Amino acid sequence: MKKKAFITGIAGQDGSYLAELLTKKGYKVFGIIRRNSTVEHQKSRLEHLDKDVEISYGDLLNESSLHQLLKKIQPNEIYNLAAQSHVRVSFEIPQFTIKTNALGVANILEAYRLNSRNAKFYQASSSEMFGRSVDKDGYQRETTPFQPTSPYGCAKVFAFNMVKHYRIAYKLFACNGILFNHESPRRGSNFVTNKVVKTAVRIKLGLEKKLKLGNINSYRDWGHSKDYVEAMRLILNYKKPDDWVIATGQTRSVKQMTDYVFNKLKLNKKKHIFIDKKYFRPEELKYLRGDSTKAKKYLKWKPNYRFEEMLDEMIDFWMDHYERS
Ligand code: F7E
Repeated sequence: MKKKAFITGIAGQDGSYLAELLTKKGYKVFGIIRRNSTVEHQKSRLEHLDKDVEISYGDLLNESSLHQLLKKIQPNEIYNLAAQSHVRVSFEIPQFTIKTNALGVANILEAYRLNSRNAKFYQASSSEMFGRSVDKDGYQRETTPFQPTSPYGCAKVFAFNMVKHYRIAYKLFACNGILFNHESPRRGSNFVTNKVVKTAVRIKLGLEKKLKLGNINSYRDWGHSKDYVEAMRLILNYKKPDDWVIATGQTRSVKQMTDYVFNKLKLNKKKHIFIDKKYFRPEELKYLRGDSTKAKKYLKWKPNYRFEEMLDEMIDFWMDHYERS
């Protein structure tokens, strides 16, 4: 019989790549999306998977839909990827972020415990939980304490602890993937990599003149979403439930990332880039660099994409997009 996976956040970057990966592996995939007044584009990343993916309306804050769906589907694997995922926005709408990213996780954990406890559960935990905390050697790993610097990070720490608590208290196969930043052409264009690439391509094509950025001196460990959804699957298919850091081990500043894109497109940075206070955060997370030794050793996971290759793919995507439209 086909394995069944249930994915929240299925229409997002990670959800859609994960649905692609799992259907290729022979899974039947189920997912929930929230109702939206503009139905166009909502399922655009999933249209090519139509026959292997079944979508229902649902929400982490609408508990009854979670209970009903899990009871009916009886999935083998549950991937909780739904979230208010934008860190800067979490300062503007902290309560909504906390409801979705913290209470929402408590809701789905209860639905899981009460209706499909034989399933394995994956929680999209985040490097944002580390916040100010860095080990002496300049890395963050599974043992690094959490010191979050945003409402988003605080909510993710709550969710992380709940998953661990459910694993111990109820003996559930519940896991956390502590994923560092991961990007792709499907990344929302209000996240910094895709904002830089999309705007630079528009400048190159004469459609725009300025790129306005916030803190270009923060460092991130950027990988490719396709590599990271593979890690999610490996985490749930390991012999025991656990928590795992997934990262490339390399760090670069926003400035270095922007330099690469502008050089590649032969654009003059001084002419087009402006710093705008609007994009700064009340507290900045300055530095991320993950150590995935544990995932490499036990899950046999490693990233395949190089940083430059990922940015090149994103540049090609936007070039193609504007040349076709
Ligand atoms: O910012 C700086 C900004 O919004 C990266 C989410 O997936 O990864 C992501 O969170 C850095 C920050 O990602 C702009 O201050 C400068 O230092 O692309 P981002 P993020 O906040 O790191 C973690 C792991 C998650 O879990 C989250 O869900 O870039 N930055 N100028 C800017 N950032 C944005 N968005 N826009 C700017 O104009």
